[in-house]
Amino acid sequence: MKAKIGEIKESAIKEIKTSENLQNLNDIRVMYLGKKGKLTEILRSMGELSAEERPVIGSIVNEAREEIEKLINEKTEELKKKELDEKLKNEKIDVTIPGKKFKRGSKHPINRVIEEIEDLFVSMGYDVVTGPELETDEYCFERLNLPKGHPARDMQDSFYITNEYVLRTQTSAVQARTMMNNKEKTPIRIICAGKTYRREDDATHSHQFNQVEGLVIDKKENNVSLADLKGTLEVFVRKMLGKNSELRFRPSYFPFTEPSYEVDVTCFKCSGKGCNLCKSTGWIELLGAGIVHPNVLKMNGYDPDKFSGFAFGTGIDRLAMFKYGITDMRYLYTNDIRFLSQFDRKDEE
Ligand code: 2NM
Repeated sequence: MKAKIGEIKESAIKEIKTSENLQNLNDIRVMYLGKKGKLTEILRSMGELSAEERPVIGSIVNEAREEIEKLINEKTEELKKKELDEKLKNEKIDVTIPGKKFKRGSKHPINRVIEEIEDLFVSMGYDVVTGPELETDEYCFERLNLPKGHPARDMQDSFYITNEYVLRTQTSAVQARTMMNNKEKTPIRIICAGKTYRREDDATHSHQFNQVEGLVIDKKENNVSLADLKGTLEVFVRKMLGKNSELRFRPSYFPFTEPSYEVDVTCFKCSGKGCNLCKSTGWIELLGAGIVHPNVLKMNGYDPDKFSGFAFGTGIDRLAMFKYGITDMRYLYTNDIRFLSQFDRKDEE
């Protein structure tokens, strides 16, 4: 019987040593130590032995059992470690693989121009103001010296929503609001940019476009003059279109300014020599401007005997086209990503 136990032990040790996975090791445990296992069988058959032999064989079986158990436990640890190592090896993260590229959005060229203009005027002490795109007739026209029936209203075919409400045709409505809202009637220096709407239907006009307008009102004794207006606009166009730009004021008419001017800038393409862009004139019409009409001051609560100032305005869409060399206005409105992505972080580069 001793020999048999020895054999069982040897074969168990051999099998444990060559076992390659935990499942197999568990089968070995059952086969030798389980209820119907080989060693358990021996213990059961001990009834056949003599009283002297029984404790001797009993202790040999227990020794064998302990040793097999110990070996199985050691092997279990070894196999578990091996399994973990393999898992770690297979699931290793390769930090050198290039990451997935996120597609970043980009600022629209019109918003770039708006922000550049706002930054410039803020640096000169202006406040940036905004107002509603759905305006009242009162603020869009009446308070800007454009009473009902005024012929200048015909120049701007408007989108009326009701008799009272209209999509603003000009950002000047915001200037009127700023003057009215300023209860203390203190001097004003503002810049206002945003969307405006007119009923246009030809190929070179969009029914929605963008304007920027500036307004300066100061006490009369401070003598805000046309020279100040010209100096301000020079700073503006030189920043936007190049430092060699010159301005030319031509007399014109706007209902909210008197005198009024159309302001040309030297052609930035030919530097004034004459080319296809400026139609050989050397000049490009860019802005409207003038001295704020006394009626406008009066209608918005400013005493024209105590205050005076200037105002100017221009279209941002055209300015953006000049600045970035965009040849077709429709690119600005059709959301073509191939166009828009060309302005990707251009200023930061
Ligand atoms: C322009 C041209 C000339 C203008 C006038 C005013 C205000 F509020 F004083 F009446 N705001 N903007 C103005 C003057 C706008 O755009 C072509």
